[in-house]
Amino acid sequence: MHKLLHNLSGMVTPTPKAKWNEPLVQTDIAIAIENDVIKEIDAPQKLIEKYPDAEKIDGKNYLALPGFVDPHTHPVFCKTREEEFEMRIQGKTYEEIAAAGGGILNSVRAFRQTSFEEIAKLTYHRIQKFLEYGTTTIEAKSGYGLSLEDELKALRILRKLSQLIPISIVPTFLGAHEIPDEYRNHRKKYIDILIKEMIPAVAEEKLAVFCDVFCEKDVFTVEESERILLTAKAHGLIPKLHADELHYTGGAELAAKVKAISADHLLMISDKGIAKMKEAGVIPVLLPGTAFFLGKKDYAPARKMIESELPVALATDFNPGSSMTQNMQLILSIASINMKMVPAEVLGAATINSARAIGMEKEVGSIEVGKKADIILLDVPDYNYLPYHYGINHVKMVVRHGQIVHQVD
Ligand code: IZC
Ligand code: ZN
Repeated sequence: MHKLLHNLSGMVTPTPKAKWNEPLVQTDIAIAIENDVIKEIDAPQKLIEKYPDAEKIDGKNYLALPGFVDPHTHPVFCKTREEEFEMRIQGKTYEEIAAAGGGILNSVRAFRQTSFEEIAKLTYHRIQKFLEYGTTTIEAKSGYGLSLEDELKALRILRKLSQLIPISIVPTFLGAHEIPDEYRNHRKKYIDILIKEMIPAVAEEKLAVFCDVFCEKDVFTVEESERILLTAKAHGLIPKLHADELHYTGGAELAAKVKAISADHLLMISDKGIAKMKEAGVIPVLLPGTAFFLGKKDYAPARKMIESELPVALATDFNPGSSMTQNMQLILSIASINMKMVPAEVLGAATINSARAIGMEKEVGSIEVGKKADIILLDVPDYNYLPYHYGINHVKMVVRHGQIVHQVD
C-alpha cells in the first residue's frame, strides 16, 4: 500500500552524503511511502504519475522534517514535583528541598506505593505529549523504582505503552539512579543487588536495550559506575552514562573506557574527556533544558565539542525534578541561545545524532529512502525559523511509520 506525501513547501533533512550539521534542503518535492518505510523522494509530478493509486496525504504547504528523536527521558514516574520547583525559585537549598519532599527518593517512595496500572496511565498521557510536539522516537529510562520488583514494573510499563502509543520507545535500565532509602548506609549491598539480581533479571526478560548510571558526586562513583556498566555489558545491555553534570568526576573518560554509546549532560567535561569520547566514538547527548530549568548559568561546551568533530546530540531529559518538558522544539531554542549552536546544528543534533545516541540511525533520524516514514510537518517558512520562534508548537502533522498519528486543524 502506497501513500504519497505531497503539497509540501519543502523538505529539510540531514543526509549521509553531507555532514550532520549541513542539512539537505529541497523544494518541489514529494515523498512516497510504502507501508512504514520511505520508498521514494522525488518531484511531485513524477511520483504522482508513478504511484497513481497511492493514497495522497496533503502536506498543506508545510515543511517536512524527520521526526525528532529524543535520546534521554525519564517518563515513568508517579507524582509531579511542582512544590520543589517553587522552593528552588525561592532560593531553598537542595537539602532543604529533599527534607521537604523533593528529590529523586521522594519520587521513588511514591512510585513504589502506586500500582502498575495507575503509573501506566499517567505515563501514557506524558508519552502522548512527545508525539504532539513532533518526537517520534524516545529513549526512556526506569529509575524511580530502585528495587527489583519496582524497576521491572517501570520497564514493563514501557513495554506495554510501546504497544499502545504510536511512538518508538527504546528502554533503558537506570536502577543506578540513586541509592534507595533502605540501603543508604549499605551502598555496597545495593550495588551487589544491581549486579547480581536486577541486571540479570532485566536482561533475561529483554526489558531494556541500554543500562545507564547516574555517575555524580554523592550518587555513584566512577568505580561503582564502571562495575555496574561492565556487568550490564556482559549481560548484553549497552552502556550509557549520566556524566560530568554537576561536578567533574571523569564520567566522560569512563564512558570512553567502557565504550558507552553515549555520555549525557557533560557540563563539566574536561578536554581529555572530549578527546577520549572522540577516540572511542561516544556520542555526547546535551540536555540544555535541564540547566535552563534549574536556573544555571553554565551549559555544556557544545562549541568545543563541535570543533572537536563530536556529533553532538540533544535531548529533553524529561523528568519531574530537573526538566519538565517533552518539547524538543524548545530544547532547540535553548541550545541555540545558550550553547551557541546554529539552526543547522540543532536540527542535526535532534534527529540524526540523537538517533546515533540510541543506535537507531539506520532506521530513523533523517528522511531517506529505506528509512522508517517518521516525518513531521511544521508551519515554518524554513528550518532556521524553528529555534527562532521559540516556546510554541510548530508541528501540524506527525506521520509515524507511514501513519498519520497526530494532526492539528
Ligand atoms: O527525578 O530529579 N538528575 N536524575 C538525575 C534526575 C535529575 C531526575 C529527578
Ligand atoms: Zn537523566
